Formats: sequence, structure tokens, C-alpha cells
Amino acid sequence: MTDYTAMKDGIFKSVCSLDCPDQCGLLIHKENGKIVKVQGDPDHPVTQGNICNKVRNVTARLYDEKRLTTPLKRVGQKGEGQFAPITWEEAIETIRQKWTKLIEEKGPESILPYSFYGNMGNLNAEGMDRRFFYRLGSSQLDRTICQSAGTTGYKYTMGASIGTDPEETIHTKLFIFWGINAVSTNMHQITLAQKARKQGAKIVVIDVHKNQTGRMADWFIPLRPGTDSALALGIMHVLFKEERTDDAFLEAYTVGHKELREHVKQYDPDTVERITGVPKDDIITLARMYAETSPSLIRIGNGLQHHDNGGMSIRTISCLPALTGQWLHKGGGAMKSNSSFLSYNETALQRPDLLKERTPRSFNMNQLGSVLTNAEPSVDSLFIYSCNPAVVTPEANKVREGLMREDLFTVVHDLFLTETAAYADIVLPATSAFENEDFYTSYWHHYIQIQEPVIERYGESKSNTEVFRLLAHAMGFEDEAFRETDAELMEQALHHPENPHYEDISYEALKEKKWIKAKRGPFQELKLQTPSGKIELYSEQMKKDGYPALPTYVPLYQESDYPLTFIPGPNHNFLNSTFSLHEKHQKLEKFPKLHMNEQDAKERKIEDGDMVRVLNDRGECELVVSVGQNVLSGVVVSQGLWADQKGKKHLVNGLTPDRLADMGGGATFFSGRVEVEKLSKKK
Ligand SMILES: Nc1nc2c(c(=O)[nH]1)N[C@H]1C(S)=C(S)[C@@H](COP(=O)(O)OP(=O)(O)OC[C@H]3O[C@@H](n4cnc5c(=O)[nH]c(N)nc54)[C@H](O)[C@@H]3O)O[C@H]1N2
Ligand SMILES: Nc1nc2c(c(=O)[nH]1)N[C@H]1C(S)=C(S)[C@@H](COP(=O)(O)OP(=O)(O)OC[C@H]3O[C@@H](n4cnc5c(=O)[nH]c(N)nc54)[C@H](O)[C@@H]3O)O[C@H]1N2
Ligand code: SF4
Ligand SMILES: [Mo]
Repeated sequence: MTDYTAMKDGIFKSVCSLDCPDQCGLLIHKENGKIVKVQGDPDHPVTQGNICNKVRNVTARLYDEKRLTTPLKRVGQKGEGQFAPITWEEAIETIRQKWTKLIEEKGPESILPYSFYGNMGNLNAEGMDRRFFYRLGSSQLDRTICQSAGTTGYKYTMGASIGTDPEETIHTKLFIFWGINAVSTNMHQITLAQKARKQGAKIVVIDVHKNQTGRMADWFIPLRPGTDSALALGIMHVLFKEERTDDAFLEAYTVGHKELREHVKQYDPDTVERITGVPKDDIITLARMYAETSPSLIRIGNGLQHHDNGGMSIRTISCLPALTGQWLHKGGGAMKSNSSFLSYNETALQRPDLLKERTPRSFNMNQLGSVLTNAEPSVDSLFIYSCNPAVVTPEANKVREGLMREDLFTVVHDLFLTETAAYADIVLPATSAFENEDFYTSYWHHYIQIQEPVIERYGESKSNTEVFRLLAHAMGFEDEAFRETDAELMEQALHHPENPHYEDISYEALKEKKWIKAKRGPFQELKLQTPSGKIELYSEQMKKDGYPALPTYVPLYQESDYPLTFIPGPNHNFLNSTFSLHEKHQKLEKFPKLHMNEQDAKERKIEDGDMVRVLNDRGECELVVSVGQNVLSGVVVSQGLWADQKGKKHLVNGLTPDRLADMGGGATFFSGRVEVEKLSKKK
């Protein structure tokens, strides 16, 4: 492999490591050993040289003076954030001693890893760490915070995370962006849609908030939160009633269309209008537009699935393209996640065999607060990496209460002293992805990419794979699995004959080419992984799992009498909480806002620009209100996972429920209820 780190100057190819579907190709400009500029790689087949503002300004993060350079140990009270530098030897030895004692006294399940995808590189996100915690026999973590409800729902219909190839969407004539703020969160799908628009394509956006994506639509359709499956069922009702379905497709490629036809009779436009708030004429117009325009693409977002009924919403919407036979058209169909095309050899990389006969307990990551405060037997040590749970996890006040436990030994591995790291006993400095070798598999486009280290490690920082190798050595794990190099891990992960889309993919080929496209033919050649091998409009499996076998509208759980549904989503200039600590990105975003309907504001004597308190029984936060028409009455929307700085109360997850969604143990960030009060007049 080329050693770019040894080269002082030049322009090097790279990959964006952030948890974003676009997974852009990058060009890194390096001078005197430092990155001075980051650009999009114009040669990248999908992202074609364009990147977002966040990453264009990534040097402000990489070289932020707050970046960690050495391991730290806590010297003040828990949570106070007072630390002193220590050596790696001392850090690892402290962890070894604590863990050895805990294992002796309470067993390995008293230790819990907690991580997510702060870096999407597979070796670092879910490689060596998985080996380590399997071998340790620690409690395991169910990583459900992002997409698990929708992935489960989509899978009931389609068998796996497979959808339309984004590159084919230049042919699409109708785009429906459904519960996705793509201008901020999937910008290259917007670029493709804009190209198609020049050829006459129309863009429809279905959302609870008329944000930037809604504003660029030809038709924005607002609806009540959590009522999306009713709208989809209403469209199906019209399609069947007006005989606008593709019956040849339904017969050849689906199971249960006759049952569905009967079932959707109850979802007439009047009923659906009452549930969703979408006028019945609009429901009929949308259904006709969907029937008459081909190819059509539904880009299904993550917003929908962060509700109590999120799994069923996505299960239902994903049935729609089959009704009009859209899967057979280039650029037609749906896209929720395309990750299955690039799924690598997980067994080889993660080595679940290291568990041996043990079956340790597993905890749902959305309930970290309850786990830390209530688990029996207790969790007494946490190892947190690539994740910032004090900010991103539901019921964040409960999480913080847990992290404050005097008897909890917490280690945090991160690039910065995040809000979570402030609660640690030991903090370990992490490399940025530009300092590591790894491979990246997009969950939107079909390219697998390799990243070679571009710059030398910052200070004494270490990558996740290095840290877990060190820990394995310290714990006396002799297994070969912990001696293998990153290159060997990649070789194993990329040798995957079971995945038919991997025909052209191997470590050798990837090193040479930098990116390779998953091999896929047209829809007719896909082997669907549903039990029947067909698109399942009726699912026997769902029945077995305790759900209605046919797509169904299930209302949101009414958790309390608080009058407003609170939707705290991500924002444009941060990536979840990443970038929220950097002044440059804060300035781009200005301040955290709460969008509120005029009617709701008037009732509370709140005016545009006022500072307000958002509250419920779980917590409160303070935001600047933006009054207008871009949300329906009864809904308030905030954007961004802001850091707590200078005493400001920005913790939106202090208010979110840790209840689980209907499927996949998913999060319900957007189904909480709140009240809003005026705090002070605008300045
Ligand atoms: N700039 C930026 N990009 C990102 C991220 C980021 O933080 N910032 N995060 C990344 C990650 S990890 C993810 S998972 C994705 C998330 O990105 P998206 O898939 O876009 O998901 P969200 O932004 O959570 O929500 C999308 C939309 O759903 C709407 N919504 C909420 N409830 C409902 C509902 O009941 N019905 C409908 N129809 N709409 C609803 C919200 O108003 C929002 O506009 O983005 C990734 N990309
Ligand atoms: N209210 C609300 N909450 C949400 C969401 C929402 O829409 N609304 N979205 C949810 C979703 S979809 C997601 S995916 C989660 C995301 O939540 P997280 O996974 O916590 O994502 P980030 O906030 O980006 O934090 C990632 C952390 O990893 C660190 N990091 C980056 N690279 C590395 C590395 O190589 N090694 C180590 N050790 N650390 C690294 C970064 O510095 C950062 O502190 O948030 C969830 N929380
Ligand atoms: S965050 Fe997304 S859009 Fe921005 S550079 Fe990374 S992959 Fe591209
Ligand atoms: Mo996510």
C-alpha cells in the first residue's frame, strides 16, 4: 500500500468517513505534512467532485486546538471534566486492573461496550472491537439508534436493504422524498434529482416540516407526524379502486396482492384525510400522479422510523412501487438503504466464534440510561467509542445520571473531550479517519472504497483497531485474531463469495482501483431474500412475529397530555453531534431554533425570535423560536444535536423518550410530547 503519510506534499484520494449515505470521494491537499484543503474528487462516479460544507471545513475540526493528544485520567469529581495527561501504558494498565477485578468479582458481563458509527470505516467501526468484546464475553450492545426499525420493516417487504441504484435516478420522472431532509442529509440524491428535473422530472416532498428540502419541491405535502402509513394505504386504495395497478407485475413478483386489494378498501380518502390531515383531493391527485408517472422513485428517509410506528410505516411505503410495477423501470422503485449490496464477510471480520459457548446478555443502546441506573446485575464499566451518548441517546438526562455513578468505571475513546468524555475516568485520544487504513461501504450508492492513511497520527492518538489490539494484549488474549494487521482484516472481510454482488470485489482489486461498484443486474435477476422469494405485500413472517400480516396504520402511542409533538432532527452543518464543538460549524448554523406554527405561538403569546423553554417530565431545553407556517399546528421541530456550551441548555435529547419503536428495537426520538413556554423576549 502506498504510504502517503511519509509524503509531505501532494493531493491524495480519500473517502469521507462520516455517517452519511453519500460517502463522497475526496481529494486531500497536503502541505508540510498537514491537510490544508479538502475537496470533492471529480473522478468519483456518483459524488463527482461535490461535497458538503461540513467536510469542506473539516480542517477546522482536525486541527482544532481542543483536539486530544494524550490519554487522560480524571482528577476532579465525576462529570466535572477535570483531567490530567497520562501515558498510554498507564491508561491501558488502569483499564486492565479494573476489568480484571470486575471480571473476578462480577463476571465479564459487568462490562458493556457502547459505540456507533462516528467513523464508518468497517474495521474501526465494527471489526477489531467486535472480536475483542466477543472474546471478553462482555455484555453485548444492540446498535439500534439509527435505522433498525425501518430496516426491519423494509425487510419484511423486500427481504433485505436493497433498492434502486442512485446512478439510475437521472432517468426518474417522479421523485417522492418521504420523511427525508435530503438537501442536508443526502445532497447528491438532490443533485441527481435536479439533473432529472431538467428533463422534466417532478419532485414531491412528504414531511412534517417544510425545511430546505420541502422548499425546493414542486409539491410539498405536509402531514401529521406518524401518519405516513395511512397516507400510503390511501394511495393504494385509489390505485386499486381506479384499476391503476400493474397486475402482471403483481402476479409475477408479489405475494398477497389480492388480500391487499380487499384490505385497503377501508383506507378511503375521507378516512385518510381525517388521520393524516392531507386533503382527500390531494391524496387522489398524488395517487394518480404516482400511477401515471414512470419511472418513479420513493426515497424513504430516517425521519419516519424514529417514531413508535416507524417499522410499520416503512414496511407500508415500501409496498408502493410493486403496485405500479416500478421495480422494472430504470430509475424506478424505492430506496431506504442499499447496504445489502455491499455487505462484506462479517463472520470473518467480527469473529463471533470467539464467544465460544457463551451467550452474554445484550442491551438495547436506546435505553442506556435505564441500563446504567437499573440493570440487574449492574453494568459497572462502560467502554464508549465512536459515539457521544450524553448528547445523542434518548432520555439523555437519565444517561447522564447513570454516567455520574461513582462506582461506574467509564473509558471514552474519542478525538475530543465530548460531553460524554467529560464523565469518563479514562479518556483515550482517537485518530481521525485520515490517519487510518479502512474500507467503506456506502448505504446509498453501490461503491465500496478504500482509504489509505494520508497524514501521520495526531499527537499520541490511536485508531480503534490499535486500541483493541492493545487491550487484547493487556488482557492476555493470545488468539491470532488480535495479531492480525488491518490489511489482513480487510483481506478476510472482502473475501465473500456468498454475496453475488461481490464478484469483482477483493482487497487486491480495491487497493488498485480505490473504488469498485457492486455487481448488480436488473430487478428480474435479484434473488429476493423474503421467505417466498417475492415482494411480500402479505407477510406470513410478520404474523409469526406478532404484527399484522398486511400493511396497517397504527397510531402513535399517546405518552402524555403534553399538547405538542416534538421532532428534534439533525441539522445541515453538523453530523449528528460531530462538528457541534467547533466554532466554525457553530457559526454556519448560527443557533438552535424551534419551528412553531403561528396558531400555537399565538395561543402562548410567543413571538418570532423569542427564547422559549421546551419541556416535559423528562427534561427541558431552551431554544430560539421561529414562528411561521412551515410546521402544522400541534408540531414543533428543532434541528441539530448541539453541544452544551457556556451554560446553555441545548440538550434536546433530555426530552426524548427511550421507548422502543414497533420493530427492530428502534429509537422513538420523534414521538415525544412537550409544552413550550416563553422565556424572554427577543433581544
Ligand atoms: N447534514 C447532516 N447530514 C446527515 C446527518 C446529520 O446529522 N447532518 N445525519 C446522518 C444520519 S446518521 C442519518 S440517520 C441521516 C438522517 O437523515 P434523514 O433520513 O433525512 O432523517 P431525519 O433528518 O432524521 O428526518 C428526515 C425528515 O423526516 C421528517 N419527519 C419527522 N417525522 C416525520 C413523520 O412522521 N412523517 C414524515 N413524512 N416526515 C417526518 C423531518 O421533519 C425531517 O425533515 O442523515 C445523515 N446525514
Ligand atoms: N434527538 C435526536 N437524537 C438523535 C438523532 C436525531 O435525529 N435526533 N439521530 C440519531 C442517529 S440517526 C444517529 S446515527 C445517532 C448518532 O450518534 P453518534 O454515533 O454518537 O454520532 P456523533 O454525534 O456524530 O458522534 C460520533 C463520535 O465519534 C467520534 N469519532 C469519530 N471518529 C472516531 C474514531 O475513528 N474513533 C473513535 N473512537 N471515535 C471517533 C466523534 O468525534 C464523535 O464524538 O444519533 C441519534 N440521535
Ligand atoms: S458528510 Fe456526506 S455529503 Fe459531506 S462529504 Fe461526507 S459523505 Fe459527502
Ligand atoms: Mo443515523
